[in-house]
Parts: sequence; structure tokens; C-alpha cells
Amino acid sequence: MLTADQLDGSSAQVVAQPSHNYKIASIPADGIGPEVVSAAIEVVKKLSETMKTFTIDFEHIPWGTAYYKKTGKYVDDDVLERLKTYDAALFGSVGAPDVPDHISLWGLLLAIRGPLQLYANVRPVRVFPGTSARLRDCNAEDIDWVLVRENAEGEYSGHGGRSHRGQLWEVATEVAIFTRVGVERIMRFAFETAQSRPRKLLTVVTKSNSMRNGMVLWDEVALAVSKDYPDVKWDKMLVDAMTVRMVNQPKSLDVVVGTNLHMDILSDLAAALAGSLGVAPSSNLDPTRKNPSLFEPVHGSAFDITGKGVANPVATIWSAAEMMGWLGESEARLRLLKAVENVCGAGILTADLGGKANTKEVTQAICAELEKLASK
Ligand code: GGG
Repeated sequence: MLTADQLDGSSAQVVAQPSHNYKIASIPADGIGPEVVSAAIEVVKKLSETMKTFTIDFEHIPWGTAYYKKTGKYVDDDVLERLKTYDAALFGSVGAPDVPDHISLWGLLLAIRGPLQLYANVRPVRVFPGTSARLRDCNAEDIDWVLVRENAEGEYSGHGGRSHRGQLWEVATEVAIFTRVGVERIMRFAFETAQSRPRKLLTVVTKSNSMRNGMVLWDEVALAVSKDYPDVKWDKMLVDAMTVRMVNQPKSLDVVVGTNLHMDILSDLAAALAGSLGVAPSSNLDPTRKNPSLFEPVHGSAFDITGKGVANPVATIWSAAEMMGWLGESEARLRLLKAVENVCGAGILTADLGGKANTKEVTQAICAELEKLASK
């Protein structure tokens, strides 16, 4: 097993010292991204105004499909250097009906996550007050999960190729790359996340029956790393069996870790089981804090509702709350989550959650709730 030094300090999460004055890159990008990111900015500005403990500036960066159509590039060549000048980034969504998905995803999000080494993608899943899980016989408190997605390698390494295009004997390969460093650092992150929670449970998801190389490395690293966290109770699941366990035994799960692709799929399922993809947040973290982290809703650009003003802003607002927590502003995080819970609890919900409110109404209700919480 590698030592912490060999892992370049990334085995341990570095704790943030609040700076009280933040500069955030705002990258709304495509589809409903601009609608939900401006909702989150409005809410965070209200949070800053009512708490008076920090200031925050958002700078708009126009990267996305419109930028690509104008310039031929989704992002500027100095994308990484530019992002490094911010404390964090708030992202909307990527994808457009008239650009192939692999062009837009690799052009924008994947040009940031891997190269900036945002290797831990954290996706909490909860059922908010006023909403209910989609499962029969499932209480709201039965789903309280943290999904940890390896975010810098695996199936998203970009290795592979195509040859003999258009011939009967055309070949296409998609190679998943798993490195010991990459697996060990995400495993440590997951064990530490489990250790920080009351139940201290971790489930490691693989497919190590059929995938006999990379997935077996995951199993071996999980076992080795587990020795350093004796207070964490952990188990292993094959990804197919995991879908069944999420539906049939939601209460048995706490923290779940898995590969880039597996957790991309499982986190959509998790969000749907808990109510809606419209509330699911994600944090793309560099736990070493050498690079700024990026926060975004799990959902994509949702062309079907783009421009209608009905998108659920909660996933992006919750992501912004996690951003405040990551920056060291834990009270601001809690205050914002409380405001969202109160608004949902009062039945002010968008259509995906069975409500009638639009994006603006939910956003304004959360701002009003922040005013109320500040005066208490
Ligand atoms: N806000 C997330 C987003 O825009 N996702 C687009 C997407 O297709 N993502 C694929 C992935 O994260 O693997």
C-alpha cells in the first residue's frame, strides 16, 4: 500500500479556513443551467446580506454550447489557470440537442474534473420535508445516503479509439483505467466520510466478478485501506445487486463508494428514489485543496423544460450550500439548508416534486425564509 507521502498528501482531507470574502466562478452553461445558477446566486447573495459574516462575488464565465458555436471551443485554452484564480466554481449543466453529447461533455465538464484532479464527487441523497420517497413502505429518514463517485479516472479516462470507420470490421475500444493512487485516495476519502457520520457504514461497489482486473484492484485496496479505519463497518456489493439493495433495503445504506461510471448511474437512481433529480446536489472536490472545487446539480441541461421557468432550483441551491461548507462557512451552509427545508416543508415545490411553484417562486420563498431566519 502507498504511504500518505506517496499519495502527495491527498489521503487526508485538508480543512478550510474561512476567508470571509469569496470570489466564485459562475459557469451556468447550457439548458436550464442559467436558470438554476442565477437562482442559486440570488439565494447566496441573500445569505451573505442577512448573515453579514462573509461577502461573495460571482464572476460569470460564458463557457458552454453557445460559446462553442461562436468560437469552436467549449472552454478557453487557459481553463485551468483561469479557474485557479477563484475560491470555487458554481456550475449549471452541459448538453445541447444539436451537439453530440460526447463533444459537449468532454469539451466542458470533463475538461475540468480530471485535469483539476477534482477526484471526489460527493452526492448526498435525502428526502426533504414536504416531499416523499418514491418507494413503498419507505419513511423519509430511511434514505440518508452519501454517494462518493471516483471522479478523475476509471471509465472516464478517455482511453480507447476507433479504427476502420464504416467498415464491417470497424473496431471501437473504451478502456477503463484504474490506478492504485486513484483508487486508494478515493477509498480513503470514502472511509473518512463514513467515519465522520454517526452510523459509520461504508458500502464499496464494484463488478469484480466479471471485471477481473481493475475491479479486483478496487477490492484489494478497499481491504487494505479498511485496516486504517477499524471503527468503520464496511461491506462490498456488485453494482447490479446494489440497485436491488437501494430499492429493497434503503435503510441498510449510509456511505457508498464506486467508480466514475457506476456511481454516475447509481446516483441518478438514488435521486429518483429519494424524490427527484431536481434536488440532487454534487460537489467535485480536490480534497488536497490545491485546486478550487466545483459544485453543480447532478441533473443535466433538461432541454424539454429549458426557458419555461419551471426548473427546480433546489439541486443547485443545495450544491451552493455545500460550496459554502467546503469554503469553511459551516453556519452559512446549515442556514441555507434550513431555509430550503422550511420552504419545501411549507409545500412550495416545483412540478417534479408534485408542486405548482415555478423557479422564481421557490427562489423568492427561500430568500424570504433567509430573512426570517436572520431575524430570529
Ligand atoms: N450538472 C451536471 C451535468 O451537466 N451533467 C451532464 C452529464 O451528462 N454528465 C455526465 C456525467 O457526469 O458523467
